[in-house]
Amino acid sequence: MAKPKEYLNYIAGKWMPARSGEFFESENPADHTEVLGSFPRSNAEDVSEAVAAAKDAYQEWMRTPVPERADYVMRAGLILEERKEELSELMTREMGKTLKESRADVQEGIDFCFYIAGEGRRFFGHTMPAELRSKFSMTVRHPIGVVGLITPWNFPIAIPLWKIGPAIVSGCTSIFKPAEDTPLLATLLMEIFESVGLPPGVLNLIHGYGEEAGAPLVSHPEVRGISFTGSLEVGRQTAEICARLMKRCSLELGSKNALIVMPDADVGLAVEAAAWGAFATSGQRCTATSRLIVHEDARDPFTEALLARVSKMKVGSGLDPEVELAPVINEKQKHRVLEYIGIGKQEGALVLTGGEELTGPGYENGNFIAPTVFSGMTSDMRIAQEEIFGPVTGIMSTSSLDEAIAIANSTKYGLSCSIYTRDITSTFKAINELEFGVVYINAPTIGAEVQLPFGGMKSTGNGHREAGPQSLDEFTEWKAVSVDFSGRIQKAQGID
Ligand code: UN1
Repeated sequence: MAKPKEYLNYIAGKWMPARSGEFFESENPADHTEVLGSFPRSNAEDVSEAVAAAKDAYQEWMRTPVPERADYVMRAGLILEERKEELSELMTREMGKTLKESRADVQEGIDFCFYIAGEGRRFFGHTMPAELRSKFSMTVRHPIGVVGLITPWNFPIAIPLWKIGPAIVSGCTSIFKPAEDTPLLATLLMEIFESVGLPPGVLNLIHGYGEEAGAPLVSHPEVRGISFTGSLEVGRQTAEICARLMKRCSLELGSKNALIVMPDADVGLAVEAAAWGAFATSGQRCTATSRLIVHEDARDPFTEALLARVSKMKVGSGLDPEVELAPVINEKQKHRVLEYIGIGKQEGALVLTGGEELTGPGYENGNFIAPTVFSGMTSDMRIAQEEIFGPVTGIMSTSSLDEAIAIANSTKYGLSCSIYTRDITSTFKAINELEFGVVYINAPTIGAEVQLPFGGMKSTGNGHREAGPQSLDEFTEWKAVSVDFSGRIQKAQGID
């Protein structure tokens, strides 16, 4: 077999190997015989070099006018648009999801580039009255400095851009450490920013594993902020280190998203939403519908229609246009998902469909799991509490809206939820009482739009939001400015 192409890190505007000289490979989850490339296995030394480059670039960058900084992001969006098809195909080969969903990932990246580039011409502060005469008060945003951006593999273009875009617009300089499962897409994204002439050091790319490259980035004293999307476990470690070093830390972690189906719902729509929300990206979205909380009066028709819908799902390579359920990311994740299916069975939930790995013809070289639906899932079960991140969902029964909301709120997470109902009272009660950062009425739990803030309550995060105008808060400090033009010393709070 031909040796896979070697890719490099990008530091201070130059492509370079890791100091260790070592590489790791990126494989196609639908076909392990396809290796997409070799990537530098970086460690603390490479991280230090990248941080130094970002620090060097910072002073000049933070003085660059905001609209000028934002223009780079807009131009990157235009190139993404031109290269959408090529990037989408490579994304499906590197990460597995269906081509349709890869296109949506790139599209979300494009949309966000345009959106946040527009924010570069707003970047609003506020003016407010002063309590003293001849004094003017206002707030302005100030970049937090050098930041580390640590991204997951499930949205290899959109999620990095949720961080890179506002970091650039805000005037931060960054070190981007993408997930080791999708280094090719990260490299292509870096190339796009290079091609639009982003000044050296403003965005640096370091490939590698979490423990070897991510951890030194988080603990580097010159890094003023970390934006991390990933598991609760790693998020907690990241927050602990950042707390000790007094640095900004913004986390987007796991969830256990719920879809509530009331008896007055359009059951056909609710079933479509459940199938899409649970099995798109093979359930590997933090917004995936992993709990279906169905009123007992709707349960039988809902269950029957869902099983009929799932039985039609073709499982296979995401490049096959007929396929609805693509592979899971890697062997380790496949075993983890299968282990959870075993746990669910032991806990007494019933597998209505799926529940196993697919190994027959066409499945030999990939990580394929059948779409799995449990029934009889209850809140005390681990499968109802822990994020599985695979094509597994479970039906939970309820007899009232109050109980449905209580069940939905009964996990430590709170990212996305949905309710299917045609009743206005139920709708607003749900909006009011659901403890989730993203709430849908008669829409699936997945598919967030970029102009809305994205993030979760409780252990899903630590209060920050990505996307939307709120994304600038992740990368800026508020500065309160007072200008006294009285020509006197004036003392506030009534002192003479
Ligand atoms: C994620 O899985 O981390 O809402 C983000 C959605 C996407 C983003 C998911 N737009 O499904």
